[in-house]
Amino acid sequence: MATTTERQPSEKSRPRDLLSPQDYQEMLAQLYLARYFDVRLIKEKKRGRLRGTLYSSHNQEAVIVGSLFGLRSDDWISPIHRDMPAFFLKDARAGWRNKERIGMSIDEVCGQVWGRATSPGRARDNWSHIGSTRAKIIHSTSMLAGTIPAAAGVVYADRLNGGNSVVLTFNGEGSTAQGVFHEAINFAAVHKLPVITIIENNHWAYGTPTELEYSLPDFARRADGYGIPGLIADGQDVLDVYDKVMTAVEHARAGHGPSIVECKTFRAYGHGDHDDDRAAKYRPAKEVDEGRRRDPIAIMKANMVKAGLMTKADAKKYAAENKGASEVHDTDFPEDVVAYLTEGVTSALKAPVPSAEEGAMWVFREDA
Ligand SMILES: Cc1ncc(C[n+]2csc(CCOP(=O)(O)OP(=O)(O)O)c2C)c(N)n1
Ligand SMILES: [Mg+2]
Repeated sequence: MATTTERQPSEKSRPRDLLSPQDYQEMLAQLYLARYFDVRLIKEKKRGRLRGTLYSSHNQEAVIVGSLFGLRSDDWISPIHRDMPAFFLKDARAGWRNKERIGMSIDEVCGQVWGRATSPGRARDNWSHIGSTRAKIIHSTSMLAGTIPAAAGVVYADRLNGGNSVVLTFNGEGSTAQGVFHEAINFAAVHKLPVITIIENNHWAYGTPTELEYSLPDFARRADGYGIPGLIADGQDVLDVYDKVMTAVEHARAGHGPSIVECKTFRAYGHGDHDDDRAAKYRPAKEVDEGRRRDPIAIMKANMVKAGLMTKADAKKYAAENKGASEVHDTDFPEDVVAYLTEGVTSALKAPVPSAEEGAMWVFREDA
């Protein structure tokens, strides 16, 4: 059986080699978009225009963007609380405002965050507990790792119907200790299902550090127990995430079955914004400083300068990197990023809230 390290893609030919200069620009733009989504919601809440808990993906954007970038529009994803930008970044290469693309629009996602009648969740929850068969997004659940069996079922059905879509499931490293994580991946391995399990290893599961979650440092080693590839990506480097996830996607698409891709990253803030103050006490300041130091936007810019796709002067232009939400301004982001998010926020603020009667609906079967 191949070990975790034998399955890493070769340095000589990497999936990124087929990306165009425009793809690099688009990846960078999507990193800004994911970061600005986070920053903008924090600012909206501070201004008193938004309520509810925010689960920040700040510093983890490369995991979301790099994983989604190479998917086909008919592929499926199952994001969790930490991956809110994934809902509107799915198939974003087809055009952010393209109504035909197979992902959610920024209006739908902002409508969800603001609990509006125009959103999939219709104010029953302000966050990620949504899904869409049209967008091929499996409904996120609160039960950690609970979407992996659902994802396995979706692609099993697709294979039986002659399709060859793959599914990316997003999971925090904490969820790998759940029984259902093992049961579902074992099932996918036995049936060679195209399930790619992304482990976002951000070092913390709420207040529990990784040493108390798993006895080995690399969560990708979980794969050895199922006889499937376990790849490790630098979760701060969008190109490395892309390389590893695409290697797993090609493996799955060719009928060889599931993989695990561990993306090593760091949770910049508390579990949610309700936990920010406590997290500042339970996490050593030195660890937090080090974990935040490698900003995915800065790393992508450095890669682009090295590849001759950006000048050093251009790299300084939108300086959103290495800044917290209170330090960064709209002028630190590209204008089209700010405009896109502003459209979403404006449409949510204008949209109606559901009627009070809805509160009693859809709790029990209406026709029973
Ligand atoms: C089965 C289950 N147990 C506990 C919880 C409560 N809970 C929600 S998120 C979370 C921490 C998750 O940590 P991790 O999987 O590492 O994801 P992260 O939040 O770090 O992205 C916990 C314990 C839950 N939602 N489901
Ligand atoms: Mg975690």
